[in-house]
Amino acid sequence: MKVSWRALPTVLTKEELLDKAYSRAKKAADRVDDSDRVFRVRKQLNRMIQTAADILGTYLMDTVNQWPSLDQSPQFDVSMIDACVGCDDYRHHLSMLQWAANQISNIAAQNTRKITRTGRIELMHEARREAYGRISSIVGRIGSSLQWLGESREILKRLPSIDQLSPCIVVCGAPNVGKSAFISALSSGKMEVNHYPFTTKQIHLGHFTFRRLQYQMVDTPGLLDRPMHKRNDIEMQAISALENLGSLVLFLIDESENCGMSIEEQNNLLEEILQLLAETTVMIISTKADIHENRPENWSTVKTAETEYLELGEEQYTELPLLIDTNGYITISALENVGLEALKMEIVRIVKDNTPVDPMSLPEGWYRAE
Ligand SMILES: Nc1nc2c(ncn2[C@@H]2O[C@H](COP(=O)(O)OP(=O)(O)OP(=O)(O)O)[C@@H](O)[C@H]2O)c(=O)[nH]1
Ligand SMILES: [Mg+2]
Repeated sequence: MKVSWRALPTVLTKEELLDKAYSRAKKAADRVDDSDRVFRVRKQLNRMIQTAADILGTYLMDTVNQWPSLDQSPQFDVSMIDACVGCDDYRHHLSMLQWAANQISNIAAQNTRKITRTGRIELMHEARREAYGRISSIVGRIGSSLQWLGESREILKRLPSIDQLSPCIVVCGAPNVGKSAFISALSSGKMEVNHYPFTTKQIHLGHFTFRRLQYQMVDTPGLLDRPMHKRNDIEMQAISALENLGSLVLFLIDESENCGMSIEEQNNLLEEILQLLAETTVMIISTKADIHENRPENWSTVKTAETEYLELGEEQYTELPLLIDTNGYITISALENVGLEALKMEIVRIVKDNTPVDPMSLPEGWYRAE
């Protein structure tokens, strides 16, 4: 299930919306024919009002229905929407559209009734003008809501589309430790690149498949890479969105210090993340094994095993040796492709252990013991 606001159509401005409604209404009125003048004018003016009201009402309600309801959205999406545009505003502006649709429908009903009940042509025209005036003023009052939705759509469509049904692994660590390189090396296809709406940072989203199950990996540049006290509210909300996302968090540490941050600083960051994501399993992975001062002792064993594994196929294996560095950390080299297959297997194992039984998947009448 992809997040559907990525596919939302552009939102019209109030001027565009009125233009569209009134020009269609005029065309519809032009098609009306009746030899009796009073009947013809009555039909034409009613058709104008009804067509304009229908077009506006349909457009407004389609927009309300196309925009995902926050009550039914996954928690991650709700947190991201809150961080990026604000959930209260989101609800308010959609409800304004709904309000306008109701008002317009009432105005159309009142004024077509007036037209139907009179035999005087000038009163009919007056009722039509009144209807248009009131409809225009209602649309005018939702102008700022239409604009807000138009701008929010631009922001929201840049967020990553995370599949709620597949496990998601959050990859974090200091800048330059090799997060993107790691996701890219582990991904079977191309990485998807998105943006956080509130910074210039790119989010990378990668996938791999293991025994037909899909796993997603997302990195968090700019979010979990510096001390928490230096952050603003929006970033904190985005971070809390991550809590709802990850089946597992990988904390990447660059022991070569090539990233520009000392091991001590990286460890402080790790401490903060462990506190922040207290409910989530955090796994520490040391990167760039190929440039460590001492190569991991089992480097060639792992390399041989992984090569064999890739040739023979994953069905033959239930285990691969993890690459372990001289400090005892699980390590990998994204550059030379060593340790990745073994780590993939380990990730799958941990995610499986962590996955709670979904109560929805149990047969009716069954309950999961807490
Ligand atoms: N030698 C070596 N270099 C690596 C490895 N992985 C990444 N690098 C290098 O480390 C640098 C940073 O890698 P990125 O993957 O961009 O790091 P990042 O954590 O995504 O960085 P930000 O997105 O800026 O936080 C690049 O110059 C990579 O080429 C590796 O396994 N070995
Ligand atoms: Mg990166």
